[in-house]
Amino acid sequence: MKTQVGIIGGGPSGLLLSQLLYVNGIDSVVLEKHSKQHVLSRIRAGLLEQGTTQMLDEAGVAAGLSKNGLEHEGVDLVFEGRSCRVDFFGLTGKKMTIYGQTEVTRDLYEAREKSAGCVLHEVSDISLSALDTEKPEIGFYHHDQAKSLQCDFVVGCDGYHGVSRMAMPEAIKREYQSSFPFGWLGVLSETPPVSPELVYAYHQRGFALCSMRSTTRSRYYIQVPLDEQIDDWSDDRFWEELKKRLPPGLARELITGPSIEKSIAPLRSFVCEPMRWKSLFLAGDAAHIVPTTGAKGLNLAVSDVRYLSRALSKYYQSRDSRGLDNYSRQALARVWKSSRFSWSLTQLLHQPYDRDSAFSSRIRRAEFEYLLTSEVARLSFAENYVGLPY
Ligand code: RFL
Ligand code: PHB
Repeated sequence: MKTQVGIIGGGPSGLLLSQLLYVNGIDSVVLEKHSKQHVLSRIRAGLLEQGTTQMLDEAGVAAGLSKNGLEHEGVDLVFEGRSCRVDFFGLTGKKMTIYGQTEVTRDLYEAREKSAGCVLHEVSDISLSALDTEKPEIGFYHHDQAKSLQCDFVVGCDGYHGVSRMAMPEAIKREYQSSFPFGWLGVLSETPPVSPELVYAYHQRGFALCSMRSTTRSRYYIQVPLDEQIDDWSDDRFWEELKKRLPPGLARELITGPSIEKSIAPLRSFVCEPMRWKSLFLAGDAAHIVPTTGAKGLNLAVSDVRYLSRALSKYYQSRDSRGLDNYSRQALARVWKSSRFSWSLTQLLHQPYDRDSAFSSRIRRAEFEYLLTSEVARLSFAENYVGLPY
């Protein structure tokens, strides 16, 4: 098989890249390890920056988003019972949209299928060769048959556990990471959201977040220690704990119901530098992970894809490779700024358990009071929350 761009991974990064390349007349093949059904069953992100919705529009996949997305203009930060609303629309002129990653992925699949895009599912044993030449090759198995894909560029969109990053020589690769000693226990339920806007709450018992997927479907999270077992969390126990961490007025209004999905995700930061080596490029979770606080993971994946799709288009239009040469530097600049924001928001809103000291607890309180009393502080929060400019 031959194509211009070989894409490993059919999550949001890989599918969006192949769709944007298609819109620009560039041929690609997507190789995905799992079945389409499996990819679509993953419950993940749900909060899209305006830049992300613009990219989905540019890719011609914004119909569902325009019809069913919920636009938000502000967010509530609650600290030990005191509330600070950040009017991010008033401060920045930008809105955020609630629309699930599952729906984004489904819309992208539909678009790729409509234009007869090549997405191969259930591929295994991917091996990358000749990455240091202009004719790299991807070997893989599809339905037990050995195949090979020749291309001009390979893009690794295969998430943190994928094979692409591993193919980068150790001698040029630098990996930076920092983990938190806690995770988020998330519940999805067919109940109306407790508040029309998102509520991030810091409480002595730990962080809580009230989010949503639609006007009838809620997404709630609570901070839990890393060794917590999901089986120990009945729905009743989850709702009781969530209520304890919310302001009493909000807790009284919470409508509970059976969970549709329940899982624990660890919180950590990870960045791989560079994001390009010769013919190999990395995008999305394959190159970086941010703690979920602030919902930057999916949005960062989209900004990588934006830079890369534009650079590839320029290259194929006029053999101008400056965008490709700049990709790693440009993408990493935004990645590090988003990593900083997600990391510091995580520090502000979570109970560090045994790591806490009276000093760090006072610093957190001071930071919250700064947000409460300074419009400049709220503007800085808002600028990062709605997504830094590309
Ligand atoms: P993905 O979504 O992980 O997709 C990678 C795809 O590559 C496939 N793959 C392979 N294919 C072929 N060969 C191999 N060897 C392969 N290895 C892997 C995988 O099957 C998969 O289909 O990465 P991508 O596309 O870069 O997208 C990134 C986003 O998915 C991610 O940033 C966010 O979902 C992160 N994230 C969240 N972000 C938010 O903004 N808000 C959230 O609330 C939120 N919740 C989450 C999350 C990530 C989670 N994970 C990964 C643990 C909750 C969870 C549980
Ligand atoms: C979500 O709805 O999953 C979500 C929203 C906001 C965040 C993180 C996750 O900061």
